[in-house]
Amino acid sequence: MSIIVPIICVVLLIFILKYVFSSSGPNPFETDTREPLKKMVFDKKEKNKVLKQGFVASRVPENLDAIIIGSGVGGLGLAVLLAKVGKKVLVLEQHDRAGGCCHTFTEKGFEFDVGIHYIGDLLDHKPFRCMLDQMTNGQLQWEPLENPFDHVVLGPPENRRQYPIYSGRTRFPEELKKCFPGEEKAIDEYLRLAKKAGRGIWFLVLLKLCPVPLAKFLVYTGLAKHLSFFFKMASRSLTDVVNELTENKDLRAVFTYIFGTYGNMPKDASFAMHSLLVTHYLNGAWYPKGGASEIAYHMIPIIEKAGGAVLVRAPVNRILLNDAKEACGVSVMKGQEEIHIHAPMVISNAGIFNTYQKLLPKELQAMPAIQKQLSMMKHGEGGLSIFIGLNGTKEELGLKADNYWIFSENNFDELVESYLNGEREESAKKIPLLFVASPSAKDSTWEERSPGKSTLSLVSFAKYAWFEEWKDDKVTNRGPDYKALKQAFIESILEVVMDVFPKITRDKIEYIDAGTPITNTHYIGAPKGEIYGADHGVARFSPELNATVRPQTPVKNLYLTGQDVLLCGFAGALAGALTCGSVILNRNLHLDAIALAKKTKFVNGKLKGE
Ligand SMILES: Cc1cc2nc3c(=O)[nH]c(=O)nc-3n(C[C@H](O)[C@H](O)[C@H](O)COP(=O)(O)OP(=O)(O)OC[C@H]3O[C@@H](n4cnc5c(N)ncnc54)[C@H](O)[C@@H]3O)c2cc1C
Ligand SMILES: *[C@@H]1O[C@H](CO)[C@@H](O)[C@H](O)[C@H]1NC(C)=O
Ligand SMILES: CC(=O)N[C@H]1CO[C@H](CO)[C@@H](O)[C@@H]1O
Repeated sequence: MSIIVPIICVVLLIFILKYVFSSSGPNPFETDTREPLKKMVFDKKEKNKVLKQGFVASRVPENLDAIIIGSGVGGLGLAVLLAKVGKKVLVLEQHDRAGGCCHTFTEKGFEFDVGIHYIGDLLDHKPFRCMLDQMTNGQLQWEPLENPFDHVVLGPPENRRQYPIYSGRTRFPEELKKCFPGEEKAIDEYLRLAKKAGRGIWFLVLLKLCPVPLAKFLVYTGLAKHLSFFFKMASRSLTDVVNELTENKDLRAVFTYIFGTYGNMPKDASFAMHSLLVTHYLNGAWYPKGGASEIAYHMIPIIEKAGGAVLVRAPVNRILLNDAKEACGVSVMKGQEEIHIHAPMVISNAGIFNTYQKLLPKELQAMPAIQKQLSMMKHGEGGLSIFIGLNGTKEELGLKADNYWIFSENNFDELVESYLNGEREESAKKIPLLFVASPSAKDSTWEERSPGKSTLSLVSFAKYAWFEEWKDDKVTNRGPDYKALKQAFIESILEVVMDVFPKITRDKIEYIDAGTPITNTHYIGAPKGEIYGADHGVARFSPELNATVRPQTPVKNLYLTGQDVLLCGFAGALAGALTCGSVILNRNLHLDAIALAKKTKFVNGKLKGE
């Protein structure tokens, strides 16, 4: 045994390296495609010409190489990668504008983002930043948040404790130690574990990219867990790990607060997933300059330049199959009429549940391979969003480019559990966790776009079942009971906000509304109002699932991209697109992006005369 294990490891390593470095397809990251910065466009009408191109059959390009269902960053990102190697791609979006979770909407003159508050890992020259620069031809700019970028607020109104969270590999632990004297060891150990597990993410990507037999071998021999600290920690819950580190309840809470960015309460959360988020923000946090709509706005022209198109108001109602039961196109509902579009490849960004359960015919849904994947995934928690438009500048309202995570107590597991399992009318009265941020304060172009105004964006969780009874009503008219329930949530949330931000008073509020899980179903196609797609609990990170759910589906020529393939979040969905692109183009695009990052750093270095 003792001699066999190392031998197997070496043989495997050779296989893995061979696979990872074998690249046969064209490389979208071959050359640096950044262009000099153009003047930003603020005019809504101009932007809508790009973001809101309605579906009509005459706008569908001929001889398509691929069709992508859904225009989230997982769909648009993949379309850009394919367009960069000359492929003609059609992206179809059910909503009336492109972007998915990155879309924005305007009410009473206030522009709101839907699903982008802060993104990490965007330091200049880092591979992720380089990749995004390339995917937007250098036109998308990023604004750093304040440091501290997060504030954790714990406890009831009469006893609120605030803990600032700083970015920086040394600053993060240093500042925490100032708040928790005597806990130095726990803080260092927490960070050590998080960094070590976070680094192991490459193994997760590998499991999804390497040939299935090799993946299965790694999983069933237990080598996946053996070789990767990520998988070793993946089966441990966040609560388990953190409770071993310290007895201090507030510190435990501060170690775990960021579970809100993937949506599992600490006892169900995988420490590996948590580590990814902790390390994601360790080098800082950023917000897209000009708001979230800039993301799609700068990606779409690249897709169009290669002959592709991004069309909205294009709900795909089914995937078309040929006689051999291979995907060969999609059907789009235009009023009562089905319009068929054909392409050799169909890629779905609509999430695993929509794709398998709504877009495939019953007989294919019943395939054991598909049933197996569905049985491994769960719907994630529903999201509740509150959008507030305020009269006043950020200075007048005391708003900054940072985020607040507000909890009514420090025992998150019990808090969240009793909230989500409670009666909806009761839960509406005491929302135990709340994310609060001011998107307008994060954006240096805001003052020019909307002088004298500000926005607040609040997020919490909510059960889909609480709102399900209204799901079939018209989105703009769901009746007085629905309105009253929303109002109950709004009122109790406002109480917390006005307490933590004393400069925000009722007379400043010009617009306020709430989006519930069924709102998410309507606008972002989330089947159960999920905020982050499929569930990210411990089960999501079993090596087996990670080897099974991959860009290729059991249906030939049908692929998955976006947050359900790899991980949620903007970076996770984009990494999903990169993983899917790797399969389609038959080369490891993660490595290509890293290689280009190194090259452009060199070029920039030379330009700066370093
Ligand atoms: C309130 C909220 C706050 C968030 N905050 C952050 C944050 O601060 N930082 C961060 O990194 N991440 C955040 N996220 C998560 C992040 O936005 C998502 O994980 C990511 O953008 C998902 O991208 P995606 O492409 O996989 O899916 P989506 O963006 O959901 O795109 C899927 C698209 O498919 C479309 N679609 C579905 N079915 C069909 C069909 N049949 N036909 C045509 N189109 C269809 C949908 O309309 C949608 O546009 C947040 C999410 C939410 C909801
Ligand atoms: C906004 O506030 C200013 C005073 O600060 C006031 O003059 C103005 O009428 C307010 N606008 C609205 C729409 O309430
Ligand atoms: C070998 C392995 O990791 N098996 C796991 C596969 O995933 C399921 C849950 O989805 C776990 O229960 C198994 O332990």
